[in-house]
Amino acid sequence: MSVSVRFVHASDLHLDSPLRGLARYEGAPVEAIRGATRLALEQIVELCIGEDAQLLLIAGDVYDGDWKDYSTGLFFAGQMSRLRHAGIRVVMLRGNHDASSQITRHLRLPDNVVELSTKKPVTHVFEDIGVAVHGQGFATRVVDQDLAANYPAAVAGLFNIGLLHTSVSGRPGHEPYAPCSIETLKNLAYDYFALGHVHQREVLSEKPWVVFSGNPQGRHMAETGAKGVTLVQTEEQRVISVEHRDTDVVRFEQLKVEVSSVRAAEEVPERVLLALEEVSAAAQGRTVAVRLILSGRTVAHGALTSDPQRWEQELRSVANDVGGDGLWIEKISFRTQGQYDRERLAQRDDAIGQLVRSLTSLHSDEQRLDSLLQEFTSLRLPAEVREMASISTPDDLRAVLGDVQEMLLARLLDHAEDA
Ligand SMILES: [Mn+2]
Repeated sequence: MSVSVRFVHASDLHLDSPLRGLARYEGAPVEAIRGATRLALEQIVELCIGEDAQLLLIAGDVYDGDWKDYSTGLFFAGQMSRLRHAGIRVVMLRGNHDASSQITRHLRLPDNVVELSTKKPVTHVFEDIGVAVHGQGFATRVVDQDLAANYPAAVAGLFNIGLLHTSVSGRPGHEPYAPCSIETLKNLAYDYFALGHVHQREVLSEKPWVVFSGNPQGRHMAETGAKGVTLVQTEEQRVISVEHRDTDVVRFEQLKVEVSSVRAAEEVPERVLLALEEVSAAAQGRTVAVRLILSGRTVAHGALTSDPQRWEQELRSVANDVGGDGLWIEKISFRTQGQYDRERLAQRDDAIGQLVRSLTSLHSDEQRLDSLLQEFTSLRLPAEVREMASISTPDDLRAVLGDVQEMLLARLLDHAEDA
């Protein structure tokens, strides 16, 4: 029996998942993003081979949903064959996105791939490498019960791995499927729990190891930063190392650039240039999609917000200089604030003073907020405007009051000073 095992834990491949909303943006690297989930799987396969892994574990959501045609399944089967040729075994199970009930087409996978049952928890033993893998996949999209509660006992003398698609005790942004407590997982006394479903990498416990590997490739602007899989090394049935390895080919980033210290708006592109150079270097040749957020109290606020289109073009051109086709600005948010002294402004007895006082008192005036809300909801706004700012309660209005005040003051004061 071999005394050391090397395995790779992956989850949530979401092969061929559609481009959510990104295609409508000008200049979006649509082809790179569309192919990214497949290329990330190729990266996983290459990592397994390059690292001499004996086993690949996939904790659910290989597919994003039912296949449009067979090419998605054929691609996966092809990659599994590459592993077979390298003598690497695969254990996988189904998650909510690729639950048995969700996928109508089927392809036979090569014989190095074991798919765990969706009907009951099972144990698959690899005698030659001394490993037992326990788990149960999703039969239907919605699984409310605690699947881990019925997982089999650890097998003495083997390295025990639990494979599970779960939200554990709940994670923001993820459906609460197959909920379980971390205590249940620990009490099973396995050596490593390979979890899937949550796309953000997280180590829940080190004794024993309970890990979300996160997805191997971000799928949209909310899945930011390096994405990949977890590489685990064991010796004498004990974990000796757990390492994250990047497998993403397109990276999504939200980049905040603080511009409070610029002396004029003309200095903003230089600041952005430096920040983009860092992002680009960290991505090591990958395509990067960046949401740029400009923030800070700055003298440049008025100039930036009175002509956002001009600055947007300048900043896009900066990005082009830094990264060419490989660096794409998805959107620029101007969240700067002016350096106005509101208390002093409120004391002025002209229209500006009145405006500041009125907006300040509106914040706590339920009656005026209510009537404003009625006026607002009766406006016939284009659908895309309504989507951008959903305002249906007095609190929604309150939340935008600060921005409104900034915008009005920037236009009124900075223009007055220009004149
Ligand atoms: Mn899932």
